[in-house]
Amino acid sequence: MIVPTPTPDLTVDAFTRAFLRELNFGQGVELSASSVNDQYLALARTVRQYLMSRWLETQHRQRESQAKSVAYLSAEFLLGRQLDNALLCTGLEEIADEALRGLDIDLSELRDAEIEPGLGNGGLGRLAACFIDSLSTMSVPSIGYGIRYEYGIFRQTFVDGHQVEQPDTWLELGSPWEFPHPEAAVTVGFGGQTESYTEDGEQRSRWTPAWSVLGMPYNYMVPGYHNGRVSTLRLWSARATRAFDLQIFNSGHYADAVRAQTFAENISKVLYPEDSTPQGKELRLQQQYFFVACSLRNFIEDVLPADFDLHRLPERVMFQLNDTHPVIAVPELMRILVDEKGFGWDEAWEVTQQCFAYTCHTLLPEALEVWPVELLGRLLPRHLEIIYRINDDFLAQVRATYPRDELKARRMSIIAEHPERAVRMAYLATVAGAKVNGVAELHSQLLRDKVLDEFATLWPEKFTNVTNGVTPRRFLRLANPELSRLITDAIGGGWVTDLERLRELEPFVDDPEFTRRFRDVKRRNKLRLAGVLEKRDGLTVDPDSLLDVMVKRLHEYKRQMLKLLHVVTLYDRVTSGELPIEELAPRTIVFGAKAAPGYKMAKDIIWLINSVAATVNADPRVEGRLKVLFPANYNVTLAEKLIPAADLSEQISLAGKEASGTGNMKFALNGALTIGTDDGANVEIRQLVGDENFFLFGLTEPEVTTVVDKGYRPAAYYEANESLRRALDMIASGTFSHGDRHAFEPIVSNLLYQDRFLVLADYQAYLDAQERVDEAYGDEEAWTRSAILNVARTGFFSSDRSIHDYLGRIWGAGPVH
Ligand code: 26V
Repeated sequence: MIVPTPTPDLTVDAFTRAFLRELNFGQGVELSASSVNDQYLALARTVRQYLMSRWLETQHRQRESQAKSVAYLSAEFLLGRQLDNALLCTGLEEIADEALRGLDIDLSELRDAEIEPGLGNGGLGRLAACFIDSLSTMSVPSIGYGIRYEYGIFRQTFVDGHQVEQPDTWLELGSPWEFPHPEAAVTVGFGGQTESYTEDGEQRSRWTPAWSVLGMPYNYMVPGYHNGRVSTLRLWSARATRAFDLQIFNSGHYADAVRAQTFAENISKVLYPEDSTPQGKELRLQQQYFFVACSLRNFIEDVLPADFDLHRLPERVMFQLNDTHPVIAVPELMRILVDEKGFGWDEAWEVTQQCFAYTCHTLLPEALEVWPVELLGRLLPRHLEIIYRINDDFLAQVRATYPRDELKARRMSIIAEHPERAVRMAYLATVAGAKVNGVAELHSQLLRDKVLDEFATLWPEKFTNVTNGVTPRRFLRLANPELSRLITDAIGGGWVTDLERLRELEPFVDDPEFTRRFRDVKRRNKLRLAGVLEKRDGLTVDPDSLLDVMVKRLHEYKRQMLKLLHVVTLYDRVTSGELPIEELAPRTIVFGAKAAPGYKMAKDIIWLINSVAATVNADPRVEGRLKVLFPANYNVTLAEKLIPAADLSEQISLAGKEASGTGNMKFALNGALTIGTDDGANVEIRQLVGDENFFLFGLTEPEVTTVVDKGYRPAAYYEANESLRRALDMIASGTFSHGDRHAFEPIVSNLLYQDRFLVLADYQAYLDAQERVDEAYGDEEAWTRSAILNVARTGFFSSDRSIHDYLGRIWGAGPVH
């Protein structure tokens, strides 16, 4: 018995008592005087009680078993709300509902009181959250390591159609899901000097940092689904060290001391809201080193037994690098082993190479992180030395393999020389990692053939693929309870942890009762969404129209502009009289997207979407047929309502640019049909659901390369295509800007004279595909059939399957039961 105090019973009575105790003794209020927030906090703490013994036991077992752990290092974990998932995993949903009803409290109101921890930008951070869910549910010894940002991704508001960012104060009303451990804080150094000295005839190095900060761990529970396990996510928060401020304090500079504290605490203050163009900001490098140094220390000193022989570290851990953000962990482990533990360089490198694996999440060259040597050397001088040594050894190997090819050595060097001397973090990760993987078949192929081609030739066995996945707990079972019930009624409940079993739904496409219920579920999900958008944004949704959804970060390569040109073309066709209004199949188009605050073009596109929406929605000529909605602040919570309601999923990035996509998987699993390009995981979705259940369009990746190589001239498409010309002219001439011709000029001229992502080249193909959509939607039975087949055939995209692949192909670890 690890926990002497018993967990409350799984009964309404016991739950009620535990809840009231939390309300009275935890929150210090009586029921009649309690606010919704009091009740929410008390409820969260009550549910926590049911997870606690499992959590402690999981940690205990993990230690005892001495099994290999997966340590998932990620600068982002986009968790979403915790309460619903905790209720689900503990099997408390009904008990809690009944207990609260007995107290005249509405559980759904308390669910809605939770502010989601938005500690991520988009796909990469959400993937990390899905992966720790799967690791826990699959009983794999694991720990997530990241940063407890005080401000997560900004809250987006619109002012006159423009994006305005507000701080995300997610901690303000209390955070019942975290467990701070100030006593376990670790010190992290920055700056200063290195010196070499000789010890027992050996050359060694010593790093004396100039300043340091404390990393305080906050632990979060990661409940497994119905498996009695709760894993840990450990997020680090930066604090000033005592020495730091005492020194200044004693010298009488009180204000300086306080400033120093603020300076230290800035490190975990805010999540960088960029997700494609690294800014090379010093604070960001500080964040990266901060969390990684804390995490390695924590794993080595606290997770492993005290006397552990670090030569055997690869038997006990694989550090998975979620993109390049944590790659500074590589020289940090080398530093620990060589400088602190007295390892020889070669034996340290041997260990290090087996303990890291690297996942790349992009193909855009501008998204690959590089750190100027000047900056890295100033902040982490010892790490820079280590990186140089790693590079020297590596280049010696390259030169030995390819003698007389100095250009190759220069191309592959971890240190770039132009435009300034800088460390290429993806190259460092590739050289150090035991494995390198892309996140969808096509992406991994392009990594091998393009981005990292010379590395893939040198070490073909290093490269592998693991196609992304999403957790069926959150994105099906929780987000779509009605569909879940229907599925369970048809095939039993096992699918929640064995998603390939959705295949068993296939025969039901011919069952009229099932298909009727399936349609009903979709309609009720639309009504539920309508309620949410009404309350949240004052928007109205017609549940009988085709719900066409494009939600994802705003980026030119994702091509929100292509979708918008479709909208403008439909609007033009009706208002010009070309298309009689009765022939326009009713559609509601929903956008959700945040733009990086410094990304001017993306922000202009947001303004244009809002402007088109305002014009279209106010025009009686298209009323009831065409509507454009753009609820602000798209986040995980809204995704959970939008995705189950969608009929059509927009996955229209330029082929070869979207590494995988994970929204695409969530939509298909919830019975939306995809209109998409041959990009990222769309390729695999289409292969699985079948061409007849997917609207494919657009240039393929090799075709894109050909078009670009031949010298792409977007204006030629404008000149040759009348409806495209009309659409762009409408935007340019002020139809959506009260006659102002300047407003959207940057967008229009970018499309006409640059169009890096071939929007105009794919325009006609996209319109044609949308016509096929309208036609297909007109046949309700056939559409429902396709929707059901999308659900039945996409079980592959469970993150449980992704984790299974990582275990076999990369981690060499497994579950401990
Ligand atoms: C880059 C940077 C650059 C510095 C500023 C902060 C920052 C944050 C993130 C990134 C990397 C962006 C890469 C990314 O999010 N990739 C997405 O990963 C998803 C999960 O694998 C995948 O589904 C998406 O296709 C891919 O765009």
